[in-house]
Formats: sequence, structure tokens, C-alpha cells
Amino acid sequence: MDLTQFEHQYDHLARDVGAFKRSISNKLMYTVGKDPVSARSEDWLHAVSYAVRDHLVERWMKTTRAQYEQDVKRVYYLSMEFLIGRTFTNAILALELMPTIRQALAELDVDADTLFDLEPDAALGNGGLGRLAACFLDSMATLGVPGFGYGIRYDYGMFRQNIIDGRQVESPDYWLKQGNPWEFPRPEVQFRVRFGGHLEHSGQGADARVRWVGTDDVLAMAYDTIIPGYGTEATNTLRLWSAKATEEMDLRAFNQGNYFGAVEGKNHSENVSRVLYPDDSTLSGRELRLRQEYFFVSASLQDLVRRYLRTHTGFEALPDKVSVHMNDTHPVLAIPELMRILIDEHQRPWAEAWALCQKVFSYTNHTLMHEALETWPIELFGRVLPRHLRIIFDINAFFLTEVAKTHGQDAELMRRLSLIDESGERRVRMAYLAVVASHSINGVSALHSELMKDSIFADFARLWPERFNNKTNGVTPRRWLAQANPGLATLLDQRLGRGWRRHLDQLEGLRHAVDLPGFLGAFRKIKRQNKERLAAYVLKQLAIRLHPDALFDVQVKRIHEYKRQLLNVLHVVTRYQRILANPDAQWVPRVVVFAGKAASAYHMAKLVIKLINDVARTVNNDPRIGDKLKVVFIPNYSVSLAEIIMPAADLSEQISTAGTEASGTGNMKFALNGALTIGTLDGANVEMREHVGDENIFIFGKTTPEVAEIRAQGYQPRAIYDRNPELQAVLDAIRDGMFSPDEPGRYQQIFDTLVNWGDHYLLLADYESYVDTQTRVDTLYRNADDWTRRAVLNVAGMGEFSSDRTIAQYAHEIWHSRPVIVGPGHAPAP
Ligand code: GL9
Repeated sequence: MDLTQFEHQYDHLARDVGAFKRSISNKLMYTVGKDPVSARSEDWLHAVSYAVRDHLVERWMKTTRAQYEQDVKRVYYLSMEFLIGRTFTNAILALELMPTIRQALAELDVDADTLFDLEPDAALGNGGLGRLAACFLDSMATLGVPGFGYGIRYDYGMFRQNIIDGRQVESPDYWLKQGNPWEFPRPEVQFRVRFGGHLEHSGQGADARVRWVGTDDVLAMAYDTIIPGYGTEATNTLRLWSAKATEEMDLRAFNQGNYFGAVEGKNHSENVSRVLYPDDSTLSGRELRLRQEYFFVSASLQDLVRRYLRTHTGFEALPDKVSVHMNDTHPVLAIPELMRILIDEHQRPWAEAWALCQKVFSYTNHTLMHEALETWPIELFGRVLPRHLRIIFDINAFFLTEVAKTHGQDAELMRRLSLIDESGERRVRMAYLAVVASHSINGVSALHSELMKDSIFADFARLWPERFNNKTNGVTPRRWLAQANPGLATLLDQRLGRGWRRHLDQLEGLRHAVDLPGFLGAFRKIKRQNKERLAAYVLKQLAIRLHPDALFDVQVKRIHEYKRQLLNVLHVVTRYQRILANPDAQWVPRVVVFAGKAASAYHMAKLVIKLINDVARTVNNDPRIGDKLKVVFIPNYSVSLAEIIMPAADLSEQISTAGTEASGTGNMKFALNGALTIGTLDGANVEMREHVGDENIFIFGKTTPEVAEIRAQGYQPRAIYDRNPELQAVLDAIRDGMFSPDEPGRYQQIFDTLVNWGDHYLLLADYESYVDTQTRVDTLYRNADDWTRRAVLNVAGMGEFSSDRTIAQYAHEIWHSRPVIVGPGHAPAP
């Protein structure tokens, strides 16, 4: 840019800085109510958040007006989880205000980075599924897809993980304790959500009516958060529901002098939005969970039907104006709820209501694991939602009758297809309900979408092949590159321009850069700075010193047997014993990083955390090892911690048993930040290999068909153990207490699971291949240029894995929605 342009920009910045300084000071005094001389950092954070939020509000109103004027089709994304993380930096980047805000704060004598770090994460999700929903909101706004996220405003998000004496200890995450400057409470938007009661029938034939009476009600109150798009004025809304008692207190009890008794009922009903269930891919099956699901789905459906009826009469146009997407089965009660609203409240005939449902709903499946498939006992379901159970029975009868017309009275087929599992205690199969009511059913990677059709939904895929499709997951490059890795973002800007933030395929342009003088060095320098940043964090939190020249080998994700953190541990112990056996060899120094939470009731996952910490303590304190090997378990993994960890990784561990990880999204974040992957041919790893090239990814282990074959033949881990002396030494060391001298039998169970009890995840079957591949990793890392070259080629190949690509496909192929046009010069609403 020439000098005048530069000066112009500088003028602009100076003017904006002045305006922001005034705005921040005003917010501090008049909104936060604090005198600058006594304001705490939290007060400044809130003041500057309000100042930034004002800018989003302008865009928000423009967008909403444009949506009404253009009478666009709206996409409602229903999800029990939105794992947002922090909002402040994300908002500033979307508004391209980073330099302005930094300067304004500096002139007010406030340190911007200190403020950024104070913001608590909105951790309203468990892991990949919830984070995917957050990436999707970002991409929908960026692409102008008129989207609404609907979910629950949990008072307590994902629990905080403390590691005490090497073990996970949970504590509550009261993320709202300092208030939340990003949300708009909407006391005027409240819906009554009913539970319990019983049904009264009247009329006959076409006049038959059902009344649901005697219910116990809760109010759902809306809280809105603005979701900014990047490089557009379009924004979207995340509307989260909070439970409020229908009556503030029981006046009779109050008047009788029972003050506490008077508010007890209130507490009970407000529990429904109190806490996120911390289950990862397992069904908790608790009544409160069913209530949560119905609570948010009912409020959302009432809200969207009301919004639709504001500008339409009759329901004919509903499918042209409304798409309702179900993020896994948790929101599947939306189906009987829409049926109830149409039939009971708007007197639509059953067949018409059902036809509307099938046009409006679509569903994404996120796991094939049996224990994750939601089913609810009929008894519980009927007690909490008697009307909905009736509707589900009716849907089932209608559906099975239709099947019988084409397939005859095949009792075995009917039993398999039925929405009611009759094999034991009768239960409602929520995934089947989703499939029967949706026009589109998708998986989240090519492999997973295929397996879904062969396994859990095989009968349905034969009935309706046209409904099944794939939408491979993606991640937003705004948070996972621009925000998390400013060093790399700057290098990309210099090399490729700024367009990659919205058009991630432009990363392809890096393929040429690998041969440019200085480029690999510049890339490596950024990686090193990111490693130093992580090392500083670890030093501060854990008092462990990491050497940034070491290879940073990282596995961060929920702790789960299928993800095989234990396989990683087996490699660590193998390496430890190899170094001890040959201390003078030229070892490539390694830092092995773990982080992740275990579901609070998941015994095996918690034992793995303890083992990692025991191994870490032993290895890190062994003077014979020094910097050749360090092991760290970083506590309390979260979105904001991931933003520090991912950019610092050299090697990304994606080592699930083939056929178990539906997609993975961490795999994409790491590669986007220049890590090489060591992984199995599972989930989206398969497609990542195609995009980065076989020679730039370390693939090992059994394939999905091989896994199936081994299981069918009868897996014999004991034979593998007997044949491999090195593996034997590793497993014996763990079993015999090398890492738990205070309690030598602590890991007997792990040994037995892997060796004697026919381990479902086949760790020993992949052990040798994994360890050999780790040796290839070391060899490559010795050649810094060769390694860096491949790292760059990983970044270059990640264009496909932007959630913008994923959302464009959903919008085009499933929702049939068109972008809203919000732009300068757009006429304001009358
Ligand atoms: C998950 C799958 O296990 C992941 O493989 C997938 O990438 C994500 C998003 O599609 O969904 N399904 C699931 O239940 N979880 C996933 O991560 N679990 C959590 O969110 C904790």
C-alpha cells in the first residue's frame, strides 16, 4: 500500500481508538457502574465487551430486518450442546477491531491480554459434538445462512477438572458468576412447557380430540447471543432457554410462615436448566435428562411456529420457510412436539401434520456406539410426556402399516424396524424416530456415513436409500487459525492475502511456498514460538519444564477407551524402556502431552488418567531420562486451552480403533495448524489422507474390515502378548507396579482388559504397527526441513475441512436455504 493509503488507514484507526476509549469509559461508568480508579480487571472486561457488543447489535438488527423483508427460509439448529468457548476475541476479530481495541485499552492503561484471559469459557458442551455446533453457527453467519441455534442455558457448564494426586476430581463450573455481558435476557419471550398429567379423550372419528391436562409446568425464558459472521454484516442468533418457575412461590405456604417451603417448588422446577450432563457418547437415561430434552425442544418449537405465523396464515408454506435440524437424537422430541402443536393446538389433520414433519426435519447421527443410542423406557416416557408417547405410538402404527403394504406381514422385519424396542423392558428408540420423520439423515465423515447404512440403520437404508447422505465435518478457520494462531495467520496473510479466512481452499497456494527461500524457516519459527507459549503455560501450571526443541506429541480429547489413550501410554512406556536400555543412543527428544476429561462415572477412563499421571511422574523424575522424554497431563481441557495447545503440536494423535470415531474434528484443527497426524484409517482421517497426500500423514493399524474380521474370528490378545517380548515387558511393568509402587496392583485391571479379557478396542493388535510408525516419525523429525515441508503441505491440504464447506453443503443439499442479503445501502425496514 502506498503512503497516502497508509496515512488514511492510520487516521481511521486513531479516530476509532478515540471513539472506543470514550465508549469503554462510558460503559464502565454507566453500565457496569464503576469508577475507573477502583475498577477491577473484570469490570474493564465487561466495559469493553459492552462497547464491542454495540457494534454487533447494529449488524444484528440489520440482519433481522433483512430476514423479514426477504421472507427467507430459516434454519433452526437444535442442539443440547453449544461449546462456544470465549466470545470476546472472536467478536473483535469478526469486526476487524483487534488493533483498535488493543490501542484503546493501552491508552486507558489496561492490558488487553490480561482481559482476554479473564473471560470464562461458555462450556455448554462435552466435546466434539457441541464444538461442531459452535463452528456451524460461525459458518452459518459467515455464509449468510439465516440460522438460529436453539439450546439450553445451563447454569453450570462442563465440570472443571482438577488433578489431585494424579486423579480427576470434578468441581462445578458456575460460568455465570461474574455475569455474562454477551447475552440479552428476554423476559418477554417465555413459553410454558408442560410435564406429566394425563390425557382426556373426546369425540369420535375425525372429531376425536385429545386433551392433555393436569400437567406440572415450567416456563422457558429466552436469552439471546449474537453470532457474528466474518467479512459480512450478517449475524445470527443463538437462543438459549433458561427454566423459570411458573409461580414465584407458594403463597399459601408463605402465609403459613413456611418461608423455605414456599420457594422449594420453585427450585425444583428450575432444576431443568441447572446443569449439563457430562456424558460423552453414553446414555445417562435419567428422568431429568428427558425433561431437559423436552424443555428446550418444546420452547424452541413454540417459538419458531409463533415466528412463522407472524407473517403467514396456514401451514402450507411451513416447509418453504422452516428447516429444523436435529443435532444427534437429543432433540428428537421435536418431532412429536410439532405433531402435538399442529394437531392439538391448530387442529390440523394427522396426515397433514405428518407430511409437514417429514419435510421440515433433518437429522445428523454422530456415533454408532451402541451405548450412545438413546432409548427411553415406556414407563418413564409415559409418566413425563403422556401425549408424546401416544403420538409416537400413532406414528409407529402408521409407519409399520405402510411397510406392511410393500413388504407384507414380515414379523421379524417389523420387530427390527419398530420405534418401540420390545426385546426387554419396552423402550422408545429415538434414533429410529428421527429416521422415520426426517427427509435427510447424514453421517459426519464418508466412512461413518457408509457404516451407518450398514449397521444401525441398515433396514431403513434399504427402505429409503435416498434419505441417507454424508456431510463430512469441518472446523471454523476463524477461531482455529486466525484467533488461535496469530503467528501463522500473519505468515499466511503475507503469502496468500487475507482471503483464506473465508475461502480456506486458498491454502492450496502454500504448495508453491515450500520451495521459496526462507519460507520453511519462517514457518518453523512460528511453530517454535507456539511451543514456547505452551511450555510457559505448562511451567506455570505444573512446574514442569519442557524443551521447545523436542517433538511435541499431543493427544487431547475426551478420555474414552475407543480413542485409545492407553495405546499412546503403551508407546510412552516402550520408549521409556528403550531409552533406559540404550541411554547413549541419539534419541529424538519428545514431549508427550495429554489432556481431556473423563465422564464422572466412567471408571476405566479415570483409571487411565491416573496411569498417565503415574507414568508422567516416574518418567519426568528419572534422572537417566532428562529431556529425552517428558510426559504431561494438562488439567481441565477446554476450548480456550485447545487454542493454546493445538498450534504448538508437531504430532497429532488420532488413534481410535478403525470404525469407532465417527469423524473427529481435533484431527482437522491440528493439521490446519501444521501438525502431522499419526492415525488410523478412521473417521475423517481417511479423507484427510486423501487431501494432504499419503506421504504427509502417518497411517498405521488395522482397517475397519480387518477389525471386523479379527472380532469375527475371535480376538486373541494373549497370543500377541506371548509373541512380543518388548510388549510383554511394557505390560508387565504396568501390571507389576513400576508406576504405582505405593499400590502395585493398581493397574491389574488394565492388564487384564488388554491381555485376558478380549479388549473390544484391539490395542494389542495395533501395538506393533503403532510403535514402528512412531519410529518413522522420529526419523522424519531429524530432518527439520523435510518435516516442515510436510507440515506446510498439511496446512495446504486442509481447505476442504472448513466448516464453511460443510455448511454450504447442508444449506444446499439438505436445508435448501438461500443466504440473506445484508449489505451497505440496504433499505431500512419501514
Ligand atoms: C461425536 C463423535 O464421537 C466425533 O467423532 C465427531 O467428530 C463429533 C462431531 O460430529 O461427534 N459424537 C459424540 O457423541 N461426541 C463426539 O465428539 N461426543 C462428544 O461430543 C463428547
